Amino acid sequence: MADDATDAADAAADCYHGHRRRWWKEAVVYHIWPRSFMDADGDGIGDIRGIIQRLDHVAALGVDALWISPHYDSPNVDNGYDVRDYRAVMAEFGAIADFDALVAAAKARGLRLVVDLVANHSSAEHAWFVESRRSKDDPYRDYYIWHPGRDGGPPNDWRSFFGGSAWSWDDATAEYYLHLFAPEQPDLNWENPAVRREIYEIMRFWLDKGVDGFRMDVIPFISKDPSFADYPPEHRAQPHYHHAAGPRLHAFLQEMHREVLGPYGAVSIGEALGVTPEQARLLVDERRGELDMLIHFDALLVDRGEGWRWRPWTLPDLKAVFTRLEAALDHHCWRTVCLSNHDMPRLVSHFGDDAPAWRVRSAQVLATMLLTVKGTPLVYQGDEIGMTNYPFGDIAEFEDVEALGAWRVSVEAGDVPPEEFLAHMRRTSRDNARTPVQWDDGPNGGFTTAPPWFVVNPNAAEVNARTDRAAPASVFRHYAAVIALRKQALALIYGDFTDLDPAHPRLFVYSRRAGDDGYLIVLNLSRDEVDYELPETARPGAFVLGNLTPPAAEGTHLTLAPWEARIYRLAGEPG
Ligand code: ISL
Repeated sequence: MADDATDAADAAADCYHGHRRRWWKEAVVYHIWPRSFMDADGDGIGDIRGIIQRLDHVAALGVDALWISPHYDSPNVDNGYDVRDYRAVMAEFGAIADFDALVAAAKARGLRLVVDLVANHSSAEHAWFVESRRSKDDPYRDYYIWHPGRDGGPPNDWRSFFGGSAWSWDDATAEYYLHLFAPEQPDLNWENPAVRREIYEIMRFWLDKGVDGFRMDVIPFISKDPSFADYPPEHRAQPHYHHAAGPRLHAFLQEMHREVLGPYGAVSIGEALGVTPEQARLLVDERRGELDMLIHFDALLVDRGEGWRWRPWTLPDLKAVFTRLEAALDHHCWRTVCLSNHDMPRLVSHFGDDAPAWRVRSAQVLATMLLTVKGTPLVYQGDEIGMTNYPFGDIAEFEDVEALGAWRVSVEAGDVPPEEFLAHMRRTSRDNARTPVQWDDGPNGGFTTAPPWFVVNPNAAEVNARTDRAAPASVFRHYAAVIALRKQALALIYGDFTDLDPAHPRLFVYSRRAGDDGYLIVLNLSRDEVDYELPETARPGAFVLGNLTPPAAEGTHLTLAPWEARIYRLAGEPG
């Protein structure tokens, strides 16, 4: 992408390989889901003091920033993604003084802090909605989206992501209100300038407390299709593409940037459900003043078909995601790399191999990938110690509103047999990522001294932070090593990404090249030993880092052990 002209321009501006250098492009972000991170006050629920207690673990990884999932007052229908008071801390997590202490503790360790902004919807218990539903001429009526029904039913065929219609009937005023998620999460009406002003004020409140920016929950959904017609045929099976394509999205984000993000220099990470890589460009091109980067779903949903049902995936499918992003986003754009979060299965269970023999090695391979394909990596709590999915056996063990809603509309409706549903959920459920972090081999994995709010994975005695960090083969230390390498390797951050063998079914072989500088990454994502002749275009230079010690002097013919990861310097010019 960069040529001689951009090289000259690089030197003049604060640029590298055509990219403007920014702290958040060079950062690794650690994502905390507070409820399950660490319980400091012994009530079985994670809290802010718990985060502070474990900050040294996070800092030891070498990450640069924290993103914490919602810490706001909430009735917890959707574990904090239903906000009742945007300026208060959830009582179970602590008080505002604890939050201030977290800001200070993070800063003391050189960590930036990004908080979640849930602005597409609030809780139904938010004072605005309590007012809004009172009467049709209440001053807060237009804070939400109300419509009369159609033919004795809801206004259109929009579906809630958590099952059933996206509209709920409200007796008090005999109209429907819109909720793309649970009925307890009414969608805010961004067409109303007063709503936008309220959100900007809330953002300023937290920025004034010292936070560095926001991860923005389902932000592409804030502009609704003004026709409120049924889904067009092309979006019926994948409604998120419809909800992310509202006509005023860019105008709203540009206003938010002008009003808040720009003046504060705050970083913005948009959750981009329903945004294709090609559409993403318009949201993150830095010349447009909208968002800094997005959390793309193409990799996360590579194994999901219609209705997000699980379907088999292949390594070429996954690799193709990164090539498509590279093609869609030029050097005016940036992106994150997200392979797991609180809504997804565990990283090693999803894309790796969580059988005891391969868990550590495959987690290391995935860490290498997460940290060396292009973009700001988001590391989800527990993945840095190789935590796995939970062996759910029964619907009663699930806690998540999404899982329970799906059970209602599929199993209870008689459409899906319970065993089939459970098999699907064991692979895909968000609850897999929400079991408490396993800190040691003591009771409750060291997460709490009280009965924990949610099940602890029965493998906590073997899989935990203390054991992992002390083991000769450690997932944590591998993360730390690759993160340390990134810090002195700008080519690994800004270099072009090229997949050197997109069709290979077991290996992911790619380069990160910035002019003469660059790296060659070779990952074996299988249990097989693989013999491989490197392509002419990538000659390996010095071996830099791996999860095993490769044989000496292999040249260009490599023998990769099962689940082996290697990073080399690139030698010389491309052939
Ligand atoms: O992608 C998903 C996995 O099945 C969805 O569950 C998820 O709802 C979607 O990605 C949007 O996620 C965000 O908004 C939701 C909240 O439940 C999620 O936790 C949040 O990350 C509604 O606020």
